[in-house]
Amino acid sequence: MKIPVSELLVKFLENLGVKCIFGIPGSHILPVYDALYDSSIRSVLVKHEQAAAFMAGGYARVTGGVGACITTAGPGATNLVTAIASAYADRLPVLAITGEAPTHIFGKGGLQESSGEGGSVDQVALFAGITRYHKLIERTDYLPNVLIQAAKHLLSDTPGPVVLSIPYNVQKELVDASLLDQISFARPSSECVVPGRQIAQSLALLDAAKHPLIIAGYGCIRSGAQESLRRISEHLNIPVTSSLKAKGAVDERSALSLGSLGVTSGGNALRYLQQQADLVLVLGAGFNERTSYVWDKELLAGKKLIQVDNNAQQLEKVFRADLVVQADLGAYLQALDAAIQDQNLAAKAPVDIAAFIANAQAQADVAGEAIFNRQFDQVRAFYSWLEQHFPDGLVMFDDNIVFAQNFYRVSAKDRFYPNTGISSLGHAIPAAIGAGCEVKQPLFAMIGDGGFHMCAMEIMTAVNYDIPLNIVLFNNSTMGLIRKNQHHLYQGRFIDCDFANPDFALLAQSFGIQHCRVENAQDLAKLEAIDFLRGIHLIEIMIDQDAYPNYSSRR
Ligand SMILES: Cc1ncc(C[n+]2csc(CCOP(=O)(O)OP(=O)(O)O)c2C)c(N)n1
Ligand SMILES: [Mg+2]
Repeated sequence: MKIPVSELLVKFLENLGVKCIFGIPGSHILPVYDALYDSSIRSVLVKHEQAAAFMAGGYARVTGGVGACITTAGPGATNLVTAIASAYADRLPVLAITGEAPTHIFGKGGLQESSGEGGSVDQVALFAGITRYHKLIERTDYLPNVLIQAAKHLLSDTPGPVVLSIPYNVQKELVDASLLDQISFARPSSECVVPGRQIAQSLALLDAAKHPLIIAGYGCIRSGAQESLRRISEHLNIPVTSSLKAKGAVDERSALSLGSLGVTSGGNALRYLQQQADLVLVLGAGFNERTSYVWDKELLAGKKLIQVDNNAQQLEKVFRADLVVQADLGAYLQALDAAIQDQNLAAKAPVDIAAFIANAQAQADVAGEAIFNRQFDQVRAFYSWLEQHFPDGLVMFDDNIVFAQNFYRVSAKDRFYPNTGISSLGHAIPAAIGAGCEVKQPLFAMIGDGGFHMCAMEIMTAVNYDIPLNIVLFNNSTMGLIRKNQHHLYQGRFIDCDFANPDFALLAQSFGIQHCRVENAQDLAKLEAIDFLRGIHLIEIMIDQDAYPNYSSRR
């Protein structure tokens, strides 16, 4: 049976498991929109295409499936760039479908043409560096191959964004519907057998160590290895710290958790690493600038190191290891756990992590190294309030990062998504909205006022589609991080960091959403009246403009 390419594309999306697509129409993509009209996929009209791709990313993160967005040609496509780049850096399976001018006018200066011909914008070049796969589909004879490649990249173990741009005339061409039969929509089997030799070497290193430490990365969460991780840690009494992205890889409220490691953390895990650890297991962590304390050569000096990752690019990227294992973390930890039981490996002497943390914090206070002073007490109190009120877990998208990293202990039931990727402002609200199309747990977007201004109108997208959402807005009337750096590194010569905010209570009123302002710890009582599962709430937390977290990003 012959069907138009536009319809085939929508069936392709359905077969990929896409339930929701975010975007803005334009005349160059209307045939695909028209095919969406008859499909099971819910289309969500957004305010800016950047947000559409952030939403697709948020959707991909909570569902583990493909997130999709759709735009017109020219500006619709170029508006995607930042969020597609973010998905690229975060290895998210985000599929963007964009329209394009009809092929017969290529090179003639068509409206919104971005074919690269005749001096027009070259979208192939534009997306080349930020996608895993991109195609301007000018003909249908190779369409099956293109869709096979697209599916392969989206469903792979190390996915990334895919952009498919389809000229208007190509969308209307007829192709055989059976073409879809050529495409495999199954995920590649990630079952891998970890060589027994590497497990035996891991056991030998573990056995010889007195104070091993696990640094868990996002690879542990991605591969579903949390249960094996917990078992190994508890069985052998090994404390666990994590990268920021892997907060919650083991329950941060449990006895062996040191919280997360990194420049913007309070330093408890760093102290344990420096003072105690003799063997470090780096499990699925990229060890980037912040986690590695700006690639501090002394960080792991004199310690044995095991590094495990499924991605060869990550292995020994930063530090040389005594044992390198390229494997899926789920498979590795399951095999290691079984071997530990089999061989009856002796547990290490128990460690009192709570006492260690209390002591480390007291030392930091005395040394003037504590990351937050009393000016942040209401923020601290807010996060403990969250911990107490959501024992069954919440979903948090976090653009601020530093507060949650220090004040919020991610539980095994929570899902925490810091704004990693390319750390673009204006991400948390759209990403949470994307997630909100699927999640049923209380959903939070944590964002500074600078970031809020970049994406605030997307709140109306949540309003339009009745997506319950709790936005926590840190109001300091400044780009706090910039102000902090200008305070510390540029002698307080503040330039282009401060600004006046609108009255957020009135803004919320005009959006038809609820508003709550927290100026001091007593105001937290106001939160009791909120139903966090229903409606949209803007919780504004006031912070002094001159309050700075005490860490240095060194630039
Ligand atoms: C798109 C984008 N532009 C600029 C930056 C650089 N930047 C990093 S943090 C920051 C200030 C953020 O201000 P705000 O959102 O108010 O958060 P605060 O630091 O005040 O908590 C800026 C401008 C960025 N990360 N992303
Ligand atoms: Mg701010």
